[in-house]
Amino acid sequence: MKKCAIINDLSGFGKCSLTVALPIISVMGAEAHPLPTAVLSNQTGYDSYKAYSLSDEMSLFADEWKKLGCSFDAILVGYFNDIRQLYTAQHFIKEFKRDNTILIVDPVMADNGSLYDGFTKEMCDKMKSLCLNADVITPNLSELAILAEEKPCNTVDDVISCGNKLLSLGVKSIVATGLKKDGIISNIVFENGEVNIVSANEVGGYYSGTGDILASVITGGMVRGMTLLESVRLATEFIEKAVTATEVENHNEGIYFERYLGDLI
Ligand code: PXL
Repeated sequence: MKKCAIINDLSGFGKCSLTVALPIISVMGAEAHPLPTAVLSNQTGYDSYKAYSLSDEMSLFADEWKKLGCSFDAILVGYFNDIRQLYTAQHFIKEFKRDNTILIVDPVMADNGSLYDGFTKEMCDKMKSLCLNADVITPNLSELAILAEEKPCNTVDDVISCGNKLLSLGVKSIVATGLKKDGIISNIVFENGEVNIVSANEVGGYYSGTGDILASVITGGMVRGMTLLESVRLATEFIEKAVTATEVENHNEGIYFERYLGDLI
């Protein structure tokens, strides 16, 4: 079976990160191997949470994986809450990425123009260096602007100009997520010199974990041989269905993605 390493946090509530990546990648037919960056009571969007960094443990785990002789068809990188974890992820990629390993970096740093709680400028700079080596990055528009060191992106033209800047720095392909206009939400895909827009109806505003779900479906799709664009179409439809079915008062709880996992088999 194809094997994916997933470097991300484990949050007990607020469906995101490993709690969405593991079921999605598994149901899509690949082995999902978690390397947790941190364990949280719940994701950081809630008013209160407790977080425990696994900065020391991560590299010990990776050393054990090396002893097991494991190798990966894909590596998916997401949330960090400490700069040391970013260095460990960089080292992990150096150790485990082979020529045919797909590296997907979801540069989880910010949303709606604000950095996530605990995220520093130094961490953003390090995240940018991971992105420059990635095959695919999946920033939302706030993260895209941080990576490109530009003003916030509000239009397709803004997104294209930031995207092109990152491509010129060495990023191979980009899925810029969450451009909202007139009730439509669009993901803009930069690949092989082309720009394609994949859209869905915008239903209900912000929800926890939609970016993590998108990156997970893309990872599952690409390891099973789908193109990036096909994977983004599948992910966008999946999220639209799940958000439409979701009935939660607090959007920090995330979406009812479990209901549609069968569609990804
Ligand atoms: O969904 C992104 C994310 C992942 N992990 C944690 C978070 C967030 C966003 O707030 O807090 C712990």
